[in-house]
Amino acid sequence: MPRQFFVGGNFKMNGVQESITNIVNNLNSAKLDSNTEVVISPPAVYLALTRSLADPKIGVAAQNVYDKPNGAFTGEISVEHLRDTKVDWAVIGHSERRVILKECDDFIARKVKAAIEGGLSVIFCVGETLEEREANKTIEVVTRQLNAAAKELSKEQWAKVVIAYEPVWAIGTGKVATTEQAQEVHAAIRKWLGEAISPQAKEDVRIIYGGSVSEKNCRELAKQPDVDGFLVGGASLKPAFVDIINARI
Ligand code: G2H
Repeated sequence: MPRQFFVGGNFKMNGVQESITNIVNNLNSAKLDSNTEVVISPPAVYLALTRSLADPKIGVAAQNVYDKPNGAFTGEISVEHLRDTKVDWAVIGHSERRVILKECDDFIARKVKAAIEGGLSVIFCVGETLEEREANKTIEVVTRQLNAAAKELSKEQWAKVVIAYEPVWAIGTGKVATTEQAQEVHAAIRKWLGEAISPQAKEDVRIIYGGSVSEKNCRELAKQPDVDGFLVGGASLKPAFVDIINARI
């Protein structure tokens, strides 16, 4: 079966009740490609609002989750909180958390495990910095980030993962990776899935691209054989998000 195209909208720390309501209402009334899975990720305080407003076909993701089930962890959000709020997805390992919040590979991998064991699906982000790309370390870095998760997950649990390749130098900078650059890394990730996980995972796990995706560049990227969709930041807050969701039609 072909992999279903997947488009995530990562609102990051943007939006308030009124604007998020408008974004969700706009998505609800738009004609969206029925072959594309859509998941939107508002700030945590608006998860319940978003879930209550969004068409049931649209998934909702938290932008983070903690690796412990409950307890004295001030400010953190548990998998149980998300399930209780009818949130089915979590974005984990976004570079803004890796770089700004200093989250390391092992911590991120533990969060991926906790999320999946608690019943969530995960958008697992990987990607290299500009410095790492210029030192020809892209594949090494991405493989290291993937291997950390592979240590925690069973082969079967990869069915609950969407891998988002997000080169850090392309995030929010307007500097999108070329289609060749994206395809090259996506193909390497797919090869890794086959070698480190299973032939099934190589076939089935979706690998999406993130980093300055817009309505202008999405169609070309979507044509690449190993690009199974997008994780969209800035453009997910705009009406043009609908064009990105419909990149394949
Ligand atoms: C990458 C992306 C969404 P943007 O972070 O995760 O954001 O599209 O704004 O570069």
